[in-house]
Amino acid sequence: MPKITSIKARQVFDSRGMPTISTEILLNDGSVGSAIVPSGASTGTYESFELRDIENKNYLGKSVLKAIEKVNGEIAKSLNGLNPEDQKNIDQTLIDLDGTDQKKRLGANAILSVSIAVSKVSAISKKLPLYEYLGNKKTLPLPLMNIINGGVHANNSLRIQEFMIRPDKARSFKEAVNICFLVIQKLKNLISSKNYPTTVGDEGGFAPSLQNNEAAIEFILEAIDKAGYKPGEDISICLDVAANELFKDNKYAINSPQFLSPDKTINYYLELIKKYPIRSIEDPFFEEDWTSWSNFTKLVDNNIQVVGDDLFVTNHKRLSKGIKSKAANTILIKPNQIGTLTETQKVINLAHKHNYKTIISHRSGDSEDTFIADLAVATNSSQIKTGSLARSERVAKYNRLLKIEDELGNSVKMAKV
Ligand code: 2PG
Ligand code: MG
Repeated sequence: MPKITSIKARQVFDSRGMPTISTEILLNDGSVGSAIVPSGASTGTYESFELRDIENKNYLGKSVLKAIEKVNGEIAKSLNGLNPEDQKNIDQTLIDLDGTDQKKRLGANAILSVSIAVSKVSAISKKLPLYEYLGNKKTLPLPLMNIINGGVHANNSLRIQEFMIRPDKARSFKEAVNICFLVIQKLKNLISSKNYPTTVGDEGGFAPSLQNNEAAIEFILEAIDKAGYKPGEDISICLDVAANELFKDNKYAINSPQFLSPDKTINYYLELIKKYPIRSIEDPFFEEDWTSWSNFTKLVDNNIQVVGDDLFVTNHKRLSKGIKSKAANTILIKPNQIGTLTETQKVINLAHKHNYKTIISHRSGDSEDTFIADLAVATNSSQIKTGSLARSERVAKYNRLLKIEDELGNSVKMAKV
């Protein structure tokens, strides 16, 4: 039986230049595995707690040195000698050691860095690719590429946070990336031909200051057409509204700075779906507005994804509530919202059991760590959301999936949506 012999964390930096944790684990058989945890900007209130040193002026309150101390100290001590292949036991030990509901004492960032590094080092020790160690690898996910960035991810006027494309008919991951590549390059030409800057936002999508949501969608439709594809057939549009950021006093300002009632907001979305080939809307409502979520989900066709991100925060209890109240039909999965791999897998299983689709997701502050690519394959998740085809921390996940596709050859199929 392999045993954990050392755990060492250090402070490194994410794609926004913010401090984060990298944890390295060594086994008695010489295997070494490591993980870097990501960090969000538009976060849900019910996410697990990210421990930062708010009093540390050297890093403007953003350093994670206390969390690192916890990994190198009490976490390393309690996991020393344990079998890394028993992920459930490792994760339960971490949860018990923390002892709080939202992982407030040790920090979900500290805990997750260890949980993921444990799975990676076990795969290395067993000489298995990570996706194989983690699951059953029957399908590759369709990418949701965020090609125009707005909201808190960009310094522009767009209210909706993410305008994404999904190549629904791609027969291979290679083809999916090729389709997105062509649309992105056409979009770049279009944006620059209209004298907007082609600089990119946090997730690699362009961030032009367009006057409204529709203008962004129109740009994308034109780019799809110029690339030689049919919007709605070959490629659909997916949105992440991130409505928590656009909500005040029970009203929403999704389309303009003017706040509208939940009913009017529902109507706005219904019109948008009627007018454009939109197949997925993430976080259309505030995380506590369960009524609007249920009303909306009832009104849209079954082939339109209503995706809970800040609503569910990869949390078993919140997803159970959503299943009961029919609040959505798809869940976004972010391991750092909950803090351990075991809990993440449990939520994915619950979702699939109730015919919810799962989209494995990056965070807006991310790194070269490609764990989520393997997780998407291992869990047969139909989709992955990891930014545009730009910025190495985003592209790294797509590159990893291209490698996985090559390794698996004919034994793996593209997911259907
Ligand atoms: C989201 C994510 C990732 P953040 O809202 O879905 O795109 O953003 O990591 O800032 O929460
Ligand atoms: Mg989101």
